[in-house]
Amino acid sequence: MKITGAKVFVGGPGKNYVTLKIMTDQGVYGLGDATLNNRETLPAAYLQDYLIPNLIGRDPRNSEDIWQFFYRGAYFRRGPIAMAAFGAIDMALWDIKAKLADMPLFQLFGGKSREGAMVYAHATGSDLEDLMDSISYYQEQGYKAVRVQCGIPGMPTACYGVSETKGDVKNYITDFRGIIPKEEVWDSALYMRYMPQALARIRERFGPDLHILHDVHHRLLPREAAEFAKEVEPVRLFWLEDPTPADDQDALKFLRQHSTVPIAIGEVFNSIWDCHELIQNELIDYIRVCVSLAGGITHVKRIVDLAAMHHVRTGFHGAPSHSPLCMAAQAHLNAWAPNFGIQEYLVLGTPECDALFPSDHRMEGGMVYVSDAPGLGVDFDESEAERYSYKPGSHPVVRLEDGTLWNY
Ligand code: GCO
Ligand code: MG
Repeated sequence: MKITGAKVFVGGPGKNYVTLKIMTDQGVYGLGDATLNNRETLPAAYLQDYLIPNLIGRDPRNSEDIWQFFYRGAYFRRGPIAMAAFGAIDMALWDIKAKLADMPLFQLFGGKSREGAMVYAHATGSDLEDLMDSISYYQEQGYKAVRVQCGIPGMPTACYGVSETKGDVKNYITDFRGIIPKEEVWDSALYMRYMPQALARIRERFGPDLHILHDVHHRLLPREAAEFAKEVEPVRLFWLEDPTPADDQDALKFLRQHSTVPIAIGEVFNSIWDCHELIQNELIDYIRVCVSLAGGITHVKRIVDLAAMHHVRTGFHGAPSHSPLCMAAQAHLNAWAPNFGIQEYLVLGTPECDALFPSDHRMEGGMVYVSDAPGLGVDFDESEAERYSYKPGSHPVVRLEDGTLWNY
């Protein structure tokens, strides 16, 4: 069996999804995702210029050897661009493998460990009352877990994860158009003064059963994060996410010594080498990598297995920019993983998105039910794809009030 060709598509309804299709001489094809939010053309170029020419003629069933060829064979290893590009190939090869076996992908991992996988949504508010409405909205839809972010009184611009419009209680969509980033102003002291009591009020209003998550988005210094984490302990958060910049791993050692708040980190990691020490030293509780940015199913499954040995559970990244293909690959891992924790789930679910990626993965009552169709269980409509093209975007840039550049 041989790979006969591969195509890359960049574009989508409101998002630039990077979609890979690998064709074989037996008519079976596989789909993969290489979406690197706001840098989408880079993994697409890596695929087109280097990986695809080296893929033609290989046996698609040898997904491990192909992964090793591209990883070890590259000399300059890792990084989000390369890992997203391998990730897409790897995902597509697993799709082909499962279609050949006539089985849903989770069967190749070891079958189902659960029927549905719990997900969380993004509740947002320009102020606390607005956020409370947003939480109620998701609770009414059946969600058992929500991430909560709200505006901070006195903060000059809306902060991370917060809707700028009052009354906009639904998803906060990171949809910034244009290559020049917009700038936001951040004040850690205001945040640290306001957010712990806001979280306490949310717990008081919604009672003990709601799973409350909060994302600091890398904004605090290690000592500040430790103080914040200690202060929010009585709220019993499901997790505190990215309290400090993810590249300083010693910060989490310090945090652990001061607080028992569950810590989630890893959405910016792209390799097991970025997180093996955090996992082995049991400094985190949830690992947040995603399949498309961390080298595909082959590599992420290795991370999940290592995490399982150290009581670290999964909480895969699934922001609004994630393709339905990435979310499908994660749905299969979530169905199987003995150490599944939770899944972030914000797939657009618009008619346009469903037309581009037809699938029968099901989301109901705050749970995702994985498809039983052979392979990933998601298709890609190439004629729909012709409606879209690449549109440049950029993440905002954050500064302190005196102009000092800070972490987004
Ligand atoms: C999350 C993330 C996102 C990121 C985004 C960047 O927890 O979902 O922090 O909202 O900001 O994915 O591309
Ligand atoms: Mg996050």
